[in-house]
Amino acid sequence: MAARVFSGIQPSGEPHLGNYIGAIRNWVADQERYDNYFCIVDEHAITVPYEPAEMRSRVRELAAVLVACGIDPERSVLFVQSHVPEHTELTWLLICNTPMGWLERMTQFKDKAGSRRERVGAGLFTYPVLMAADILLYQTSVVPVGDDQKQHVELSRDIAGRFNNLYGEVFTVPEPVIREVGARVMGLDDPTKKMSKSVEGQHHAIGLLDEPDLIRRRIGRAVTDSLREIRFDEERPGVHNLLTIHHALSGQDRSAIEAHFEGKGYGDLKKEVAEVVVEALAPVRRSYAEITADPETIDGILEEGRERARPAAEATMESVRRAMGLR
Ligand code: ATP
Ligand code: LTN
Repeated sequence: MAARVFSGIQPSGEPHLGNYIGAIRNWVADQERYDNYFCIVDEHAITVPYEPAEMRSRVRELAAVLVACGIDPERSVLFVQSHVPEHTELTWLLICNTPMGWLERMTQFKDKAGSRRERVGAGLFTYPVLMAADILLYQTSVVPVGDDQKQHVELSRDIAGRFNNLYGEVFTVPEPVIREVGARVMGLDDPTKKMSKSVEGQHHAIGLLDEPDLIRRRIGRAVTDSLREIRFDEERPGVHNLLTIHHALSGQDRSAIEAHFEGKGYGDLKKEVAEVVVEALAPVRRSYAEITADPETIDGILEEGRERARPAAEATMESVRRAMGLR
C-alpha cells in the first residue's frame, strides 16, 4: 500500500503563487506515488471574520483551481472538511488532550492575533488542533506543506504521540515534508512577509487565475531595493524573492540564473520573471475555464470526495471513541 498523504488549503481568499509553489504543485508532482487526501478546510477559514454568503462559491472555486493545477480527482480524494463531521468531533476529543502551553507556543496564533488577543475567536487559538484532527483522522504518514505550517505539523505529531501513550496506539504519527525551493514565497509589496490570501492589497500576491497583464503589472511593482546586483542574497529579500520564483518555476539552477542576469537591471529581472510566471500559469487558467464550463462538474467531484473520505474517518473515530472509553 502506498503511504498516505494528507494536506489542506483554506478557502480564505484567492489562491496565490505561494500556495502553488509551496504546496499545490508538490501535491501534484507526487500524486502518483501516494494515497492522497486533499482537503478544502472551510472550518479553518471561519476562525477569522468572513462573508458567509461567499463561502460556498469560494470552496467551489478553490476546488476547480486545484483540479486545474493538476490534482486528479480519480487518483486523489478531493473533499471539503465540513462535509465530514468527524473532523470537528475528533477536534474536541484532542483539545481535551492538548496542553494549553503547547498551543501558546504557536507562532501563527501570535502573528494572526497580534494585539487583538483578547478579542479574537477562541477558534483561532485551537486552530492547530483542528489541523491535527484533519491529519490524524486519515492515519496520515506524510504531510506536504509550506514552511509556515511546519510548527503545526510538529504539534500534530506531539498530539498523536501523547494520545497513543495515554490511550494505546490509535494514531499514525505524521511527518511534515517541506520542499526546500519555494517553501516561503514572500509578498510582492513587502518581501519580509509571506505571500498570503488574507492580506489586502492590489500588489501583494499573484492570483493563480490572474490575467497575464495583471501578472506583469503586479511583478512590475514588486518592492526591491536600491542596489544593482542580481544575486540570491537573503539580505535583499525583494530580489531574492523574484529570483526564487524564477528558480522554482523555470527549474534552472541558481548559478545559471545569476549568470544570465549579470549586468542586467531590475527592469529586465521583473520582465523575465513575469514571463516565467505567465507561462507557468497559462495551463492553469486554460484548464480552469474548461472545468468550470459545467458548474455541476465540481459539485460532483466534491460529493464523490466526501463518499471516499468518510469510511477512513469513521474507522478512526470508532477506534478513538473505544480507546477513550466513550463507547
Ligand atoms: P491565509 O492567508 O488565509 O492564512 P494562506 O495563503 O497562508 O492562507 P493556506 O490555505 O493557509 O494559505 O495554505 C495552503 C498551503 O500553502 C499550506 O501548505 C501553506 O504552507 C502553503 N503556503 C501558504 N502561503 C505560502 C507562501 N507564501 N509560500 C509557500 N507556501 C505557502
Ligand atoms: N492550517 C493549514 C491548512 C491545513 C492543513 C491541514 C495543512 C488545515 N488542515 C492538514 C496540512 C494538513 C494552513 O493554514 N495552511
